[in-house]
Amino acid sequence: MSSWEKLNEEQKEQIKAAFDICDNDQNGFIDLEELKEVLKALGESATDQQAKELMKEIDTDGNGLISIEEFCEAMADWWLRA
Ligand SMILES: [Ca+2]
Ligand SMILES: [Ca+2]
Repeated sequence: MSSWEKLNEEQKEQIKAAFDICDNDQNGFIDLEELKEVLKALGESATDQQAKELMKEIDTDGNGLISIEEFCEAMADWWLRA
């Protein structure tokens, strides 16, 4: 069972809503620039290097973009770890 499947419906909805906010141009993927914007909005002054490392961690298929599936799984992992 994946981390995502362990979340309740409300948690899933919150994560999906967060993805929509992060996906600034609404193309269905979060790219590196959008990720950096999100970190800035959260008050995290991440360097390019830190943003890239975070991207690498979330982007499990390595195509340089975060899909909703990758985002959901990463967020679910963090949620359950916290
Ligand atoms: Ca996008
Ligand atoms: Ca990807």
